[in-house]
Amino acid sequence: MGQDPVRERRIAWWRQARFGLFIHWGLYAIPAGVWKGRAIPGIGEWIMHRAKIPVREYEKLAKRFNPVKFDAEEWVRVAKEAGMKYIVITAKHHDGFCMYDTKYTDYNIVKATPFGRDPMKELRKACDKEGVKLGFYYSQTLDWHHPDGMGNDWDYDPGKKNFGRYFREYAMPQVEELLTNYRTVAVMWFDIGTPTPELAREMVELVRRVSPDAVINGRIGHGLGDYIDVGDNRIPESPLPVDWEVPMTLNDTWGFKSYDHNWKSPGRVVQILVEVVSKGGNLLLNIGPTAEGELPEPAVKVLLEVGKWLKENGESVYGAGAAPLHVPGDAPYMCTWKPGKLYVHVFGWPWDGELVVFSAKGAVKPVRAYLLKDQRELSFRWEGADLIINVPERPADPFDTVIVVETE
Ligand code: JFZ
Repeated sequence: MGQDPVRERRIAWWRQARFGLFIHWGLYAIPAGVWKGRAIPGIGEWIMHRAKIPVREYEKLAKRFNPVKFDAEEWVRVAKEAGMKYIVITAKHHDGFCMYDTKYTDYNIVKATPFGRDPMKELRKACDKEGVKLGFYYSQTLDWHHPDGMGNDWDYDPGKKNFGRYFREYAMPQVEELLTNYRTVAVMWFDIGTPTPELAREMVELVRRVSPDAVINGRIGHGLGDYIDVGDNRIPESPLPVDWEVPMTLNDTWGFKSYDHNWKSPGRVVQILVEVVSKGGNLLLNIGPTAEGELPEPAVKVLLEVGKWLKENGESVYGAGAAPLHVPGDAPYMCTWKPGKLYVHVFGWPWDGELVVFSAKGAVKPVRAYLLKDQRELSFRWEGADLIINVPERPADPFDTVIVVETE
């Protein structure tokens, strides 16, 4: 992706942000992984597909969707306290239910549920108040509710679908609606790709025309996004020379499942975030709220712990990227980088008081080393190509102690 100045200007905040909150919320939070008393395996938001639930049956969930505990400010506050700079929430997922006020179908949260409120309008307000960027996930290709959308072959005959009509007369107008009614949308997050480059290009041109600042993710397909999305929960082996993002679950599902308690620990999340940034990427970490409109308490607990670490060490993450030195896979540290500063993230503390930064020669000309947490000065010396830093007896942080090496 050459240095296109328009794209550079558009994506600059996103590169600086590095850490965002993904929210998968919809009717699938009601069954929460169980259908007719049977636990349905796999990710919760796919229950309609996994259990081949007919549209007529799945639609009935809308009448039961009443998330009275939904508090947009609370959600945005948690994201902000967690150190997350942007939120991407599902405006429409594969099940086709619209979580915003749309005029293109009555199958939406305002018209079809007892709740009757528009959570996207309330999140827009809360994000503006807290200075957090807001983006929308929109399933442009899979729509199991729409007769011409892709993916539902248990209600609809695939051969009779007119996908082009669905895309041009339903999906694109809805995206225009989102971009126009919830200004300024920071990210348009598409998924699974678009069947043809022509249709993908039409959608991109629409977004550029209606909201030129909106960053488009890679899953619009055909290389037309502003950055690439790697596979879910998959961190690349080594740094990528392009802007990239990994969508990550906090447990093993995107949509809420009542029996999925496999939460990552705060220390694990800090390590994942640092690994992603050390390879030049962004982490979009997911929460699946309940049908009552609450963020699962264990998830909030983890995020707030991560936020505490970022309050002290955010300098080594926000706007940082891959360092110009190779870190062996089994090294007890990772490195992030800003011009003039190498951040050494120590996860395995050297009890002999000497941290060895392997083959740092050529990458850094150290002039100073200190602990990021409290600026404590640290002495250092070369041993061949390795930089030896004398460190205190104990780590300064249980998750990750960051040492800053200022370099010429
Ligand atoms: C998709 C969705 O199907 C899923 O429900 C969730 O929204 C997730 C974030 O994205 O799942 C994918 C999409 C792409 C890949 C894997 C799962 N991929 O490219 O490997």
